[in-house]
Amino acid sequence: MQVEKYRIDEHNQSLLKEHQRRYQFMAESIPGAERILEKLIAFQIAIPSWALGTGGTRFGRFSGGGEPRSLEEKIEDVGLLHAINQSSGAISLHIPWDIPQDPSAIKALAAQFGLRFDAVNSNTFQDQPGQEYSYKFGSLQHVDKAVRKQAIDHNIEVIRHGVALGSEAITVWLSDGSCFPGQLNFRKAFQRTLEGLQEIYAALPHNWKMFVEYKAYEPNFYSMTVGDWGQSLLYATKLGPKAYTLVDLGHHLPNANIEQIVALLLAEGKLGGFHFNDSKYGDDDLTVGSINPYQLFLIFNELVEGMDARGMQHHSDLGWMIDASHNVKDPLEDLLQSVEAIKIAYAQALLIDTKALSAAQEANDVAKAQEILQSAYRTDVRPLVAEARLRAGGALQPIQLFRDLKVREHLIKERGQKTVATGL
Ligand code: AFD
Ligand code: MN
Ligand code: MN
Repeated sequence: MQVEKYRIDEHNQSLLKEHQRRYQFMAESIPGAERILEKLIAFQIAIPSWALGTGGTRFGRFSGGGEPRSLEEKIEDVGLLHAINQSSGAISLHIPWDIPQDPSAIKALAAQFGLRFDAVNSNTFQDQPGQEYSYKFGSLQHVDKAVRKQAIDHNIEVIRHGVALGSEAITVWLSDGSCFPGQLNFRKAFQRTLEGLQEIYAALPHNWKMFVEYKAYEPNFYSMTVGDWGQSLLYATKLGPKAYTLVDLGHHLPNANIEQIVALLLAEGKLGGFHFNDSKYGDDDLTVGSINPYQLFLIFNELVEGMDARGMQHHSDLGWMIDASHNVKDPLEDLLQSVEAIKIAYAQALLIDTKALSAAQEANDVAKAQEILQSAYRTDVRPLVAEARLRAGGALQPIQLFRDLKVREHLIKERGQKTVATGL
């Protein structure tokens, strides 16, 4: 299914008057609205190919119907999102769930929808049918060299797929670790993992980045070999200038100060990218901004401040990706919500009076500093985000349009009720 431009225009027309009233009011009260709009329009968030179907847990999976059955249909779905919000102009592929059989055809298809390929993701956390060695006891950390080689070869193959599609980064997330004390020699596991990553790093094209993603626990419950940002930073530093840490919001222990982690990684020039999601307990992969939007805002505050301090381009110098899975919502509606939440937090961060904040910090004026942050956070920036979408050619109310057009019903008609997308 494709969303024709005239449907978006009709939708916008019906909401325009009310929107303009709200936007005008807002634009008059905030300084630099035009500059903020430009940044919002440029800011694109990549959609992961594994988030387009209904997510499951180890207990069950309840398909919502009309799920994409192939990589082509996944690209079509991201194209739908992008047509509606003009902010999802990239897709992040997971190999081997989404191996492009004909890369140039896939690239051309994506280009038709205005999409590019963000980081490619490797998978050594599952055994694939026909695979020679098992990853039951890890991949790059494994005691058996043959297993390590298989994992290294897989990652190099993922890079090859990415090159064919025009990606410029690989995200390596390892589930390696141990479930019980005594199972693993931490020092040797680290060393073996580092050596494996070094071989993969050596295969990177010159303009590529490697993102080393960490996670505190699960599927291993006693130790993870890339368990936190310190370990990831150690690997990334030892690997070299093309290696960076990737922050997945759900991969921290509860109450971790993610905004501080982000600030320090940025200051070190070692923050590579993001996997956005939200969580209450752990790696819950919930809709961005659904549980703790204030934390998301504080993270964006550090991002904007830190990127500006280093003269970085907000939209292009880091990898912005969503990593979520939806058990009970329509995955496309959920992704529209996630993208919107990211844009809202970004817009709020752009509203912060940075000069006043820095003066308050220098004067140890704690209450003032909090007032400044919260006055930005408590601003309803939705008219601003909607105006950016409107100017870019998207819909004023993405979810409303999605429902008015009966997108899911159409997809079910096209693809069937009992479809299951590849992924977890
Ligand atoms: C994992 C990690 C990692 C991985 C993804 C696969 O967050 O990013 O690629 O899920 O679904 O939890
Ligand atoms: Mn992730
Ligand atoms: Mn995760």
